[in-house]
Amino acid sequence: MISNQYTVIDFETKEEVICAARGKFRYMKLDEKSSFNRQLTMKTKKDVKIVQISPKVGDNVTYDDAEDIQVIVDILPRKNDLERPDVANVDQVLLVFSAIRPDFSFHLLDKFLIIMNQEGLSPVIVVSKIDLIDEHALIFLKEKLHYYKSIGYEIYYVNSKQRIGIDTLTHVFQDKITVLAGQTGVGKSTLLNALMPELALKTQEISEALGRGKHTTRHTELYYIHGGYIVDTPGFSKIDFKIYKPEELKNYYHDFIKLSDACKFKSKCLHISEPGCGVKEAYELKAMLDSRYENYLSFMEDIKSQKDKY
Ligand SMILES: Nc1nc2c(ncn2[C@@H]2O[C@H](COP(=O)(O)OP(=O)(O)O)[C@@H](O)[C@H]2O)c(=O)[nH]1
Ligand SMILES: [Mg+2]
Repeated sequence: MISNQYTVIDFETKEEVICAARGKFRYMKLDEKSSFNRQLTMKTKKDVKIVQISPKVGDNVTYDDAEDIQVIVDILPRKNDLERPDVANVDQVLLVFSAIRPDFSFHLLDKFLIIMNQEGLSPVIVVSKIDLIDEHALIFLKEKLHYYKSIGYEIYYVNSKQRIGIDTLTHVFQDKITVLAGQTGVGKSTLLNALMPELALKTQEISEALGRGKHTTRHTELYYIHGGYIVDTPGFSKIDFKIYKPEELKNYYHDFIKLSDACKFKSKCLHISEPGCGVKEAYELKAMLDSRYENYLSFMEDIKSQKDKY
């Protein structure tokens, strides 16, 4: 996207078409839960059901090629709308964690998963640097992560430096728009290089060698990758979820929702001190990963103390 010039991929021919966009677009059908809608205040929500937007990376559009110049005529409703990176309609996020350097953090994993649920994004978990951790520690980490597999998350283990495990990952990109996310230094750029060596994206090592630190972010772009698209700039490195009501937190835990069938208070149960709680029982019986429940309690405390401040 350059000023008023957009590269559109034709859905049928898969060809690139350069289009212009005239002015702003009316955008209706705002999803109640869309991140865009959440930015609007209650007042504007009532007053303005129609907002004006411009096309952005990831948008599905219709274009008119009747004239000698192609023009975008409509933007289809966005299923989600991220700001950083500035992309619409993201299908999934590759959550990259290193096994070590920096240490794997279950606290950060649980936090990311909450945010993914809030934003309507499907996570794929990638553990990098498996070559740097000792064999027993890796087995131990995999055993713990098995809990996440059991509740439906996909997990891949890679050594991006030697391109080990990369081939097991390539199928996840098919027909999807993917964003990479994870702390600085976990190996996002190295993984992207391993996945698409033809692009030879600069890892930190290269930019450090040039004495410039991390490369600065320009406009966002999509790259074709194994049958889908990937966003060139990563998102969600420093993050916090936006939950203000303690009773909301449990709704972002797929596993807790299932277990709450067994709760005496069903969906009203906060899984803290209520009698007959299915979640707490699973924790006590070791049917749930300890840290999963303990992190939940700690997020709960964070939300409560944040609430006390106002
Ligand atoms: N041994 C090993 N080093 C890795 C791996 N992935 C990344 N690294 C190194 O970890 C450092 C940070 O990687 P980088 O891709 O820049 O992380 P980013 O900040 O997430 O983009 C670099 O020195 C990489 O060479 C891996 O799987 N194995
Ligand atoms: Mg990087």
